[in-house]
Amino acid sequence: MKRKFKTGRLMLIVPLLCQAVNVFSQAPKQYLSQPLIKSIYTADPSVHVFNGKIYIYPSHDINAGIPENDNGDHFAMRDYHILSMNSIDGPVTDHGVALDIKDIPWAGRQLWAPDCAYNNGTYFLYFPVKDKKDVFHIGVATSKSPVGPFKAEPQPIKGSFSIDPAVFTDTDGQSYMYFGGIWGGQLQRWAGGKYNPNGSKTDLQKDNQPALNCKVVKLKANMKEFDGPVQDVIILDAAGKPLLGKDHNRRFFEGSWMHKYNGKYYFTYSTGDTHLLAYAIGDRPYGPFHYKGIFLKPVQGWTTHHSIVEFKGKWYLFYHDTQLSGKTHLRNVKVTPLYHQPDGSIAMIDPFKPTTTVKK
Ligand code: FUB
Repeated sequence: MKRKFKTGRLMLIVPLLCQAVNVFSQAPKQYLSQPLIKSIYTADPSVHVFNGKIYIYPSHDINAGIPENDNGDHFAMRDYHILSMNSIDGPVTDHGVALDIKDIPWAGRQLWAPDCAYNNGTYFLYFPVKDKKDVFHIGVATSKSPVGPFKAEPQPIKGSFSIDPAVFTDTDGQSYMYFGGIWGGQLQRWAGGKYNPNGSKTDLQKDNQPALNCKVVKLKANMKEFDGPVQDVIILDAAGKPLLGKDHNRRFFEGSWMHKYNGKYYFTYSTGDTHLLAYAIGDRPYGPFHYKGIFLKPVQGWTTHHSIVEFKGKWYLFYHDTQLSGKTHLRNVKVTPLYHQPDGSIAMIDPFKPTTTVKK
């Protein structure tokens, strides 16, 4: 038997339902974690534990007054500050300028996301910067201290190009550099093996072909030179096929990182224009890697760039958003715990905590 709703009853129920939906959908979001430092803008945190202490190697964002574009011209950084912490919840120390663009003989503009490695008594700071012809390469600078000051080599690393170096030292002591980034990172312009100044401003523009890959190369023991050929970091889908150019939710964009967990190699990266952090797992540093999923939902801001580090037996994700400024190019670094689940997957992280605050 059909029950009839009386119009009067409907008129009472519908506004109540609308109010309930409004209350929950309009609830303000809370950030999962807070900026680690507020006195300067910082982004792209590459983090390492040296001598039992946490060192953060971030970009130092500044307001250069350059309008935002797909090329990333608004990211016009000029120096690096290194941060350190004795514990994850403890105070953060800013160690001041560790390297200035004016002290890099070959540099033109835009000091982007750096990384650091240690070998045999020396710390090596790796940095991408455009040369005087506006082409990104990767340089290296050295110091006896993890916080610098660092002295840059007179030339970029031979054979280097594009951006976002991430140096991973395996348990056998061999170091590898992962690097590359499309769009403003210029990786697409190197697709033919040498730089094409007239190449695409974004990607390969070939949606049904394999996407551009991140690069990986061994480092020599001196940590200043590539050892052997630069290779592609291939990411395979569940059918064993390389991810395609049109697959913007899964393909590599920039900001790679490598960590080893339970004997497996976890290649993690940003999907850029879809604003996700994704991961793929392999059996060796060169891959191939099998795409597994995303582990960080979009943050506030256009970019997100991360590192994953173990400290005192627990794992952490360092990342950035724009909580302090609300502006794309003025970012702040953050940290949150990261969990590997028993099946080896990484538990999803939401950079916001939903609340059920009633809208007034
Ligand atoms: O900070 C400049 C660039 O923005 C980095 O190199 C990219 O990874 C993105 O975070």
